[in-house]
Amino acid sequence: MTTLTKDQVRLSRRMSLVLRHRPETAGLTLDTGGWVPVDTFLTALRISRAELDAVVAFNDKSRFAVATGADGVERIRASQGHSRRVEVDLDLPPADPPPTLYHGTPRENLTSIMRDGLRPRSRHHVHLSVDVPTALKVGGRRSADVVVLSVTAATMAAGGHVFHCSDNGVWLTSVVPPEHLSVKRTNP
Ligand code: HQG
Repeated sequence: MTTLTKDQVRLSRRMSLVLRHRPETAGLTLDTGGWVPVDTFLTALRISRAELDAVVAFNDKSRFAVATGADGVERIRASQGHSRRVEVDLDLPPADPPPTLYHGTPRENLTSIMRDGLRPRSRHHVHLSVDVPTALKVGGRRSADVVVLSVTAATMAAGGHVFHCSDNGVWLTSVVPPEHLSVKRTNP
């Protein structure tokens, strides 16, 4: 099986909501790293271990990570994408980005982005993609009229901007000033 069933997509969305945005809707609190013990999570969401494993293993973007702590407790967290209102520090090490990263956004945002730069909005970080197709997909979540911006990431890093790479390959940084942005392509 390589794609999720409808029920699994629904569960994946619920897991994203709980692990990134609103843990309290399941009666949960995340630890400082964003982790919840797997057993607690299963009970709170009233799902089986097999249901959880299927979503984690086959999630198209590896949104969730499961790991066993030094205390032997198995925990789950979202790899990235947390709301700012959820106080989480993923503790990702700084990393050297590739020369260019990409960001897809609805065209209607362009004027404001070129004036103010890319801002994290409701999230902890600005999210950047490693290639144009991924950026088109991210922007396409919100609009059919997508602009892909190039980000001079290595130049930014050389200038002191800190980058992190999430467990699922999304590049994160605090802000991208307009001078590091240019329009790569538009779709359509
Ligand atoms: C825009 C998905 C106007 C920004 C994806 C974006 C990603 C501005 C929106 C992850 C702006 C924020 C994140 C400015 C930024 N003026 N608009 N100055 N600065 N924006 O959802 O990057 O499917 O918070 O361009 O794959 O779209 O959830 O960020 O359009 O990794 O796993 O403000 O969400 O992952 O939107 O997406 P978001 P995003 P999942």
